[in-house]
Amino acid sequence: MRLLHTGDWHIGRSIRGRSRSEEFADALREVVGIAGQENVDAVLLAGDVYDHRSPTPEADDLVFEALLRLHEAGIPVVAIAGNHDSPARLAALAKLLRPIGTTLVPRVARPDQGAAVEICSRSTGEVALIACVPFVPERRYGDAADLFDAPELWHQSYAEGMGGLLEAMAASFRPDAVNVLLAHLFTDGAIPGGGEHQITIGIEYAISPSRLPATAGYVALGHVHRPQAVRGAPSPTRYAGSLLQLDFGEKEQTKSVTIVEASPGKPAKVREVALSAGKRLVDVEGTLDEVLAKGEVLRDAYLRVFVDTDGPVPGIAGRIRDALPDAVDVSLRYERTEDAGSGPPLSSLQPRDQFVSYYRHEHGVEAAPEDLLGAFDELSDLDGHG
Ligand SMILES: [Mn+2]
Repeated sequence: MRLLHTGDWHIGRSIRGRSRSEEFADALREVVGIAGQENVDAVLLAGDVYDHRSPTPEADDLVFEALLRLHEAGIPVVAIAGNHDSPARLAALAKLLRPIGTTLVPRVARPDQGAAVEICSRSTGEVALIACVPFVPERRYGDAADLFDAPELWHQSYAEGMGGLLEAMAASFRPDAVNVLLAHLFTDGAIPGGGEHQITIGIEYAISPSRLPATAGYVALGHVHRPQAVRGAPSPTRYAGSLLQLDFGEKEQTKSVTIVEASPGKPAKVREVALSAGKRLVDVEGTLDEVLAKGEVLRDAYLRVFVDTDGPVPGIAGRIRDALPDAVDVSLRYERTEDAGSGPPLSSLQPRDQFVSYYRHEHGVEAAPEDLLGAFDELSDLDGHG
């Protein structure tokens, strides 16, 4: 049977306050189109459906539209919650979406309590068993482990315990089925895309690929935005990656979906199908004349402009933005005097980096404590900057 693996949709994400709804609509149309052309038996959506826990009606409209189009094409969807999604909200939506062929697993559950989803192939009659593991925040890990009457070992560390949890989920796999693990997690060694929250891709969250189930025909992961195969995993394992270049850390990445060909008892064969929707994110550097000339020829791209000057030039950012409407970020580069401190001007930094810089200056230390940065990330996420 054939499956389409996608994830990290992040519907509702903006860039420097600008809506990307049209780009998301294009990307979702592209994904639905590929699912139809490839005649897949199901779409697997590996979490971070939405960018915010309380998405806008516009974001809902985009997601519902895509799910309805897939339903009309007779393609079922299995989706899980990522760290950006509200499990409570997805749980409520799950009831409405079930009748249109979308099975949403919002929270970790035992396989016999709805977390193992069966899909029957229209063409071959084969059955796929999709074991679903939504994102587990560290503070909620104990609750998840308790569902499984977890042995003591599970309580030693997040990564160890999650390994045990994945094993327990894989216990539902059957030799006569196409066995798939669908999970939103960070594996050790994965290369971040750049748009993820740092705090959830830290070492304490890193699960060793060797802990992924060897009995899976395929492991469909979400969380990391750069499409990639996971090395060191016992079965074919991939991050599908995000739909668009979500932040400048993801510039130059070609986004894609993964097509998975699988039969019972065999490792799956996978291939990438590139996505072309959405604007590129491009850095432009040089003198004022140079950046204007370079920006002029870059169509369909959001620009981050670094302009070299001799010192502060009032109004230069405005002039660049007037000439290049897609310049979403403009910063000046010039020699700083001693007392101005080192590094780029505060106003050119993202809020998180501004906070880091402020903390360093105020407390005279090299770095802010990780838990404080975690709290900052959570607040800025709620505020819509995630
Ligand atoms: Mn994500």
